[in-house]
Amino acid sequence: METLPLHKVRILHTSDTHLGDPYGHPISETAFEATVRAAESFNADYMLIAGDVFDNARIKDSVINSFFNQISKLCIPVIILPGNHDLMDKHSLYKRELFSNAPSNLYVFSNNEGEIFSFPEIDFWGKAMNEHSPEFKPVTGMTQASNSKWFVGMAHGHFEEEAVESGRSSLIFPSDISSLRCHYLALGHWDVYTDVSQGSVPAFYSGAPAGIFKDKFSAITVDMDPANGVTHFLREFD
Ligand SMILES: [Mn+2]
Repeated sequence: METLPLHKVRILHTSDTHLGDPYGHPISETAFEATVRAAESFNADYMLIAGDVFDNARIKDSVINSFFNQISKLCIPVIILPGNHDLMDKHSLYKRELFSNAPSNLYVFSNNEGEIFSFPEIDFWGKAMNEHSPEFKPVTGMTQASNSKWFVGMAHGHFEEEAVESGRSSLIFPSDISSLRCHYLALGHWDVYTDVSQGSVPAFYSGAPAGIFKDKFSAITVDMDPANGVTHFLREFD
């Protein structure tokens, strides 16, 4: 990408919040509330949750309602990508009637082949997972950026250093990433912050909000700047 878009944009990137699992993820609600506050205090223009937003398809409606409450506290778009814990399949939790009353700033990727959410200065691409299997390729089919806008990909899957068929599900290989034409790839599936950038493509797992800092929560902020290009920071917060 030769010329950078004209507008400055800041994104807050998180993933693997696992809401609705009081036993496995006992502080998930607290961590998510802190992350919503962080999106505001870091002045993010967009918030991304790269999969496993909810822990399983059997969560109570009340979990979704309190998620909606949090989202409606923000006046920025919140873009979420279904992962292997919250699949976009026939029985998806995202197909509950409840979602017809979702906050107007919530965007959920629902297409299993990939789709774009388009905003004035930036486009987001994501492919909603329908089956966590070796056949599911999280970034394959990503479209191209338009020259005048930032372009961010979102994907939920397992990064595999060696491009060999290991039989694992939802794999992302280094060559899958390096061949992308996006300014940033927001990844989810790993609980720990990890840099898997390839070639000229910045690609990061944000890790879960309650991931690495023992007494603190964390998320990534990504600055997309016409002068300085793309810079990311791992942020910690209470
Ligand atoms: Mn996952």
